[in-house]
Amino acid sequence: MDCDSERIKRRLDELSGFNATPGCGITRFSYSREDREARIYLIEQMEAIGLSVSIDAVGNIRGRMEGTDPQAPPVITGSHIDTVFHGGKYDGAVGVICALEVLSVLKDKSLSGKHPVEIMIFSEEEGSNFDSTMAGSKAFAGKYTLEDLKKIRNRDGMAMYTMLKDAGFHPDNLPAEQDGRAPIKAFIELHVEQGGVLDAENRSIGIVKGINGSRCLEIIVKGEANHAGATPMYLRRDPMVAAAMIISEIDQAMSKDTDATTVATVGKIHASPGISNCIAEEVRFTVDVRDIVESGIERVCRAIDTTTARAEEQYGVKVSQGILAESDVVTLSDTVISVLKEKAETRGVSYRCMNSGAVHDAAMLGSLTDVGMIFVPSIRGKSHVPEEDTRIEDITYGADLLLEGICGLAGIEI
Ligand code: HGY
Ligand code: MN
Ligand code: MN
Repeated sequence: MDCDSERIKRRLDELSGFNATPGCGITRFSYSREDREARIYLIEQMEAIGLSVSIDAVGNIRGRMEGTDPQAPPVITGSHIDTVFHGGKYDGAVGVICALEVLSVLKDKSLSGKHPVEIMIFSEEEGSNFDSTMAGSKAFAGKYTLEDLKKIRNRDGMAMYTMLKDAGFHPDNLPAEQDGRAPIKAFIELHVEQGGVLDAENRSIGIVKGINGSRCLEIIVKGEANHAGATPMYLRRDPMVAAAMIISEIDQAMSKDTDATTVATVGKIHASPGISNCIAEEVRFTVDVRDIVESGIERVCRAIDTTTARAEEQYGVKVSQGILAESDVVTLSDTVISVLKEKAETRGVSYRCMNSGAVHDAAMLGSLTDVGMIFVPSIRGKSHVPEEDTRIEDITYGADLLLEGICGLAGIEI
């Protein structure tokens, strides 16, 4: 192995120390105190290996190692450091720490090639602040405008734009940055699988072919608040019961076949006024729909429209919906996939090609350049939970393959 397991483990442990909920998984929302401290730590690590560091309008961090041709487009690798609430130690962090490891090995061995190599750390990938996944890479890739940053808001009504300015970033620079964005040779992201396929097959590496498309809806059901005891059932317009019907019918519309690729999740629900002796006035909930084919997502969204119309009829409520975030299905680059397959076979690493149920910043870069992803196993297929875990040996196999893939694309002889 070229990469240093001990150094990877140490940096992963150090990064996981920037955490708002120690003892209960990792919570590190973008633009929080923990995020700020993690950024300082990672920028120090980048500068210690001689990278020139820059930070863009939404806080995406770039660390650059020059190649022999400074005009050549860079090969970039990276991921995110923000987490969900009570998340795991590896989601995003593995891609960032292994990117740092790869550039540390290149520095240690004084290796370089034609193309510069860069690390990118994207902000707000999880959408924990604004229910909008990949907001940082969407801004970088030009899928979010400055106006979008003023529209997406957190649960307290604060716009991403305001949160960025409060955190000391310069969102007004976004349009100029997007206009001036330079070409990229390729982007490779190393990430934990977050599903259980590799672990079940006892494989160390996944080479990703495609990334699920996604659409996160907010469904708002408005009824009539009233007294829980004095209001007879036949007079009620109860949004909670209507929401329960909609949620149950969404589940009934989903295939439970073991090879089904369409998934739908109601992960967040809120009733107001939210007191036990008052019939709710309004219920809001999210539906996160994903599939590796767009038609699967469309089918579920049509089923949602049908059931919400029925709920209005049956319960006398008013249902509206909005899209909180969406991303297209992304097919990854055959060029990058074949480089990764060739390097994995040369190294005799057991791998399989597969799709990604989770979305990733790599999906947003797919419109700018050739993109590839390397998966390492998630033990028992658990992720977005404190018990998220991956063996350091597998992470190091992933880092070695990432090193080989980057060298292959950047023209570095290793
Ligand atoms: O939602 C996702 O798939 C990613 O973890 N943000
Ligand atoms: Mn992730
Ligand atoms: Mn995640």
